[in-house]
Amino acid sequence: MPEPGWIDEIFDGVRYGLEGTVVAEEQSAFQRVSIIESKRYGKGLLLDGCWMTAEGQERHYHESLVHPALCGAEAIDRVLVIGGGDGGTARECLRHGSVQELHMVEIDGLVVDWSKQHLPSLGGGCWTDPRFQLSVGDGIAWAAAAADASYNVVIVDGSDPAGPAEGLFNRAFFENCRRILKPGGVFATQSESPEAFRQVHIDTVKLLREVFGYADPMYGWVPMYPSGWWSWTFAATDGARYRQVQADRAAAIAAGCEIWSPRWQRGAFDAIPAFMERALNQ
Ligand code: PUT
Repeated sequence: MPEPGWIDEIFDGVRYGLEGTVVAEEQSAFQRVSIIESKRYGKGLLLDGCWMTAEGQERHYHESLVHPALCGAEAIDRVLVIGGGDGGTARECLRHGSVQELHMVEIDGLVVDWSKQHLPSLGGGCWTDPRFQLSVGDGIAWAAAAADASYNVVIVDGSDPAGPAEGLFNRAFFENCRRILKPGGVFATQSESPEAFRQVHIDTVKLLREVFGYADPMYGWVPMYPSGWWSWTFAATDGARYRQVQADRAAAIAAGCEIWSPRWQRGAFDAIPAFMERALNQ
């Protein structure tokens, strides 16, 4: 039995750690997958030594990624999630009763298997929801092969831009995501830390603005991630519809949210530091 100790993500001269124990670790075909039991946030997941999620501290990330898109798109019948193998993003999407079909394409089957086994609260009931279809495969290839205008919402829940997630931040991928969105659709992606991964964040927002026409970052926090300060970026082709919350959809989910509310969302889009606003407008 491994001894408890500090489990750290080390990035660019800084370390971000939790006290705990590694309970399972394996090199999959794509990355090193680690399941930990932490003192503060319970069971958690790292990929290639980078924090992904933990049962006691995941609502910030998943609610922020999902609800601006699902409350802003014109319709939400068909949703595509690329990545998201822990199940948290699918769980939040399926809380919206108007979602008819949710396709999730996750590259690493071990992430799905271990999330079901070790982190059951992440996916909750998503794994057996009749609207949910899982494909273990390459989300970039899926987006390239999907028909034009086939999804109302496309959500990218990937890891950091290295290893299997590198291609989730480039123009060719974003252009396919725009192509497969139906009119009135919304695209959403995690867009890294504006502190720890500042240039990646700026480049991602600017590229999304070029590709979609409209894109805005929303800022919040994920305490276990590098710097704790995180961002999600939403994009659309027909205006900043992701900033407008459809009241009926919000009312149906708000009571079950820990972080997200229409008020929180307004503040999070507006909470753009002056230096970042300047950088994004350059
Ligand atoms: N989906 C996890 C986002 C990346 C965290 N470093």
